Formats: sequence, C-alpha cells, structure tokens
Amino acid sequence: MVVLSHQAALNQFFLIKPCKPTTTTLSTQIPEVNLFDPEAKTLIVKACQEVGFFKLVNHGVPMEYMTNLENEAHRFFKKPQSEKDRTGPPDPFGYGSKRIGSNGDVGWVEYLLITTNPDVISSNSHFIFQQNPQNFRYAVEGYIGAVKRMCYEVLELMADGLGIKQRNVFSRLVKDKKSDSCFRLNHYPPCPEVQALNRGNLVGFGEHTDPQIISVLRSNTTSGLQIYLRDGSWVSVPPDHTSFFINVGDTLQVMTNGRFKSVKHRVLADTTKSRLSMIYFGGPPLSEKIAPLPSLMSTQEESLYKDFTWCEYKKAAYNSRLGDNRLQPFEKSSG
Ligand code: GA4
Repeated sequence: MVVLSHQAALNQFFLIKPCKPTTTTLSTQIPEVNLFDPEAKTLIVKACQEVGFFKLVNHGVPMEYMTNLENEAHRFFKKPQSEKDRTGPPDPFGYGSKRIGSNGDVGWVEYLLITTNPDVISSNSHFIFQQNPQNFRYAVEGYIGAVKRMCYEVLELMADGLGIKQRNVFSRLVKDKKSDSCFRLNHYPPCPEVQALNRGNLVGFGEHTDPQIISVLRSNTTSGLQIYLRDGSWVSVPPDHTSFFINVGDTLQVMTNGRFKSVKHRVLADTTKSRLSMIYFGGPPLSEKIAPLPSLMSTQEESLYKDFTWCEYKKAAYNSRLGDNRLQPFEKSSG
C-alpha cells in the first residue's frame, strides 16, 4: 500500500465510512470447538445455529503451513505499489487495494484474490503465480490443500450433527472438481494518522455475510475481526494465530433452510499493527441447485427460499453492495 500524504490520507478517510463504537471483547461469547472432541459435531451444530461462527482448535493443520504463507504474504505486500498493481485489478481475481468488489465499496485493506479451481482460465490467479517466486505458489497451494482437508471434516461433522445420513452432503460440493471456491489474503496496514481523525473506527472490511457455503479464516496476532450477534451487538473476536475461525455462508443457510445462520462480520483497522488474514471460501459448482436438503426437512416444512443455482446467486452477489442482505430477494416471503 502507498504511503499517503496527509491530504491524500484525508481524502481516503472520507472515502471510508466510520462505524459505530462497538461492544468490548467477550471471548466467552465466541463458541470454541476442539475438532477431536467426541462432542464436536453437537457443538458445531449449536454454534452454527446460534452464532453462525466458531473458533476451531486442535484442528490438525500443521502450523508450518500457516507461517510459510504468512511469510510469503508479507513478502508480497511489502513490494512496491507499482509491482503489486501489475497483478490487479481484481476482476474478480488479482490484487486489489482499498476497492472491494465493483460497486463502490472501500476499506482500509489491500488483498489478493485467487481462484482455487485450476480449470478457471483467463484469471489473474495464474499471473499472480507467474509474477512471484515459486515459494509463493507452494505456500498458497500447501496451505489451501491442508485447510481443505480439515474443512471437509468440519462439513461432514455438520451433516452428522444435523442427523443427516449422507455425511458428505455438504463436503461433496466443496470437494467437487468444479467447486467454485476461492481464497483471499487480506492485509490491513496500520493507520495511526487516519485512525486518530476517525475516533478509532476505521473500517478495514465493511460488514457483510459470505455468499459461499463455508469460510475458513486464519489471521496473525492482530485483532480487528468482529461478528454480529443476534442481540444486535458487535463482538470483537480475540485473534489466535494457532486456530481457525469458521463462518457459515449464505449457501449453507439456504441448504439448512435457515437452521444455520450466515454470520455478519467486519474488520476494523488497527492504529499500530498490521493485520494479515487468509480465508478459504468453499463454494459449490456453478451449476449446483441451491435448496434446503430434503433429508433435513420435517414433513410439513416448506423451503424458505426460491429455487436458484449457485451461478445465479453469485451473479446477484457480485452486483450487490457489501452490506446488502443478499439472501433477501431469494426468500419466498419477498414475493
Ligand atoms: C465476500 C466474501 C469473499 O471475500 C468474496 C467477496 C467479493 C469480493 O471481494 O470481490 C464481494 C463480497 C464477497 C460479497 C459482495 C460482492 C462480492 C465484494 C462485493 C461487494 C470474494 C465473495 O465471494 O463475496
């Protein structure tokens, strides 16, 4: 990210909306699941129903995958701006700075968006790898490979916990060769100047829910992530670089007919420390029909949602603003 002059920083400051003050950290409100706990499936279902979010510990992913990628990511974000810009703009894949999506959202963040589907051609993802040392590619691929395996297990525990016989109802979609999954590295540079002017509430990444099935996040030791609870409060999630944080996405909300809730979340930038996060978004194949699972529905239960494919939902999502309620137009009650 460029070092801004005072005036330029001010301009940027006006581009980014400050947000309301937040609740203090209450780590007890963040559900925590040990992947090897015999009760894991029950705890996962409870967390997905009540919060749409949980912290995953004892996950079995070796720490070296995280640290390797963190080092490579820092190396990338430290590059001169002109060099980073060469791998952008994100359309949707590639390097992006401050602009999020293509409908006017901004945040105090720079990022790399990469498709995890090797069949997707004409994307900047290949270019990112060509422009960087081989170690960068190895670090990304190694990390994604390890996280995916853990993610399949989590999705299978979700199905199990919901009492679905077919354990792979969710995981098969993400495992599919045509799975439309992606990966992002977010770098939130510290911003003492703008932050001071903004009474400490500079938005790094504005509030939103993730459109996919599941998101798996890992960050460094800098705080910033907040989740929205049912009681209307924002809660800061204490960072833990050794753990993962799992988000329920909109697609999983639909597949469970609203039993699981996609979690609204956002990231606030820090005054002094840079935050780095890596997020894997597990999505279904583009042609997949997204609907509540028949095996989950009780006899009289009706779908809360209209019929749609992931391709249709994704298109609508990319035409929306970050903070929009993207599921609402797909709800049956919306007419
Ligand atoms: C949110 C989840 C993922 O980061 C993402 C984001 C995407 C983008 O950054 O290009 C979107 C956002 C996300 C939802 C609404 C649209 C699309 C920015 C935006 C304003 C990669 C995704 O799949 O949807």
